[in-house]
Amino acid sequence: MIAVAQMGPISLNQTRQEVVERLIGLLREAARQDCELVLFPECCLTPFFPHWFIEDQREIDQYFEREMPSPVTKPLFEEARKLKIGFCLGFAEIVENRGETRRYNSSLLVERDGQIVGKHRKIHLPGHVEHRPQNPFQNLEKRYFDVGNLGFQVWNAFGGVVGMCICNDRRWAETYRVLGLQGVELVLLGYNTPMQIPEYPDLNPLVGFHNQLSMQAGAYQNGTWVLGAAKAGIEEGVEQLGESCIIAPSGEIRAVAKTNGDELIVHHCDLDETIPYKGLLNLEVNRQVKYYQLITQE
Ligand code: CDT
Repeated sequence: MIAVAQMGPISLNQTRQEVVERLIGLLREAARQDCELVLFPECCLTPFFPHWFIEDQREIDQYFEREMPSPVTKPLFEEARKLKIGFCLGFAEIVENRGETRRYNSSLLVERDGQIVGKHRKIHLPGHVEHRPQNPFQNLEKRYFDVGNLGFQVWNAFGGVVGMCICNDRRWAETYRVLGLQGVELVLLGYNTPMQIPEYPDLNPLVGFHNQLSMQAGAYQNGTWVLGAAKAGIEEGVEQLGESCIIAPSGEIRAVAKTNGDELIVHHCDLDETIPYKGLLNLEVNRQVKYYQLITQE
């Protein structure tokens, strides 16, 4: 059994410690329902700060984690190990290396024994670099984060082949195909998706549809489970999509969140369900890569 732990908003005055307590509550509920893995959303320790223009770099850096587990996140890791339940956690990561600072939108995969088995750093950063004061909120991921430098990897974990991506990564066919070519059976992703697109308001009614469309297509076209965990609801004035979901390799939605708050959805994701879809596709035999060259040209 796998749980997707949707979260409601995190307010600016909520402490990291309080958020970690919320995560532990969701983890315990998943353990009660016999889950072996819980998926948490993107950047789920703080409000989604790219929605605000912040000039002071020291203030921005307060949203980032310098180590994982840190003293404040350690109780989550310890509780998970005690309950023998793994998790995937999105967080903002700051890395100092030989005098250089890099900031990533990252996620970790932690096995049931507490070992960190994988890390993804978001590749597709949406939004803009410059302040857009005319917009009701910002989308400053291009300003606050560096493009991830770990590629799209898979790991042998939870009895299968597991891959991760983060939010906007899910809108790109290439994400799933690079994972699919490595035999992925379970794609884990979290998202913070506003219900409004300030630059293209005509698309607002389609936000939920495009969320599902991207994940369902990625699942079917690569014969993999795709699980999406939202940070939902109205967070410091920005309304975000819920509809966290579990999608089968057929592309069918097997479970979907009903609320915009903290909510667990649970499903038995049988990895053998990938077999007929991977068999039908047979990527090794049927791809015609000589016709795909445009995809990898800059
Ligand atoms: N966090 C994140 O990547 N959000 C973006 C907003 C894009 S607006 C279409 C997303 O792809 O959901």
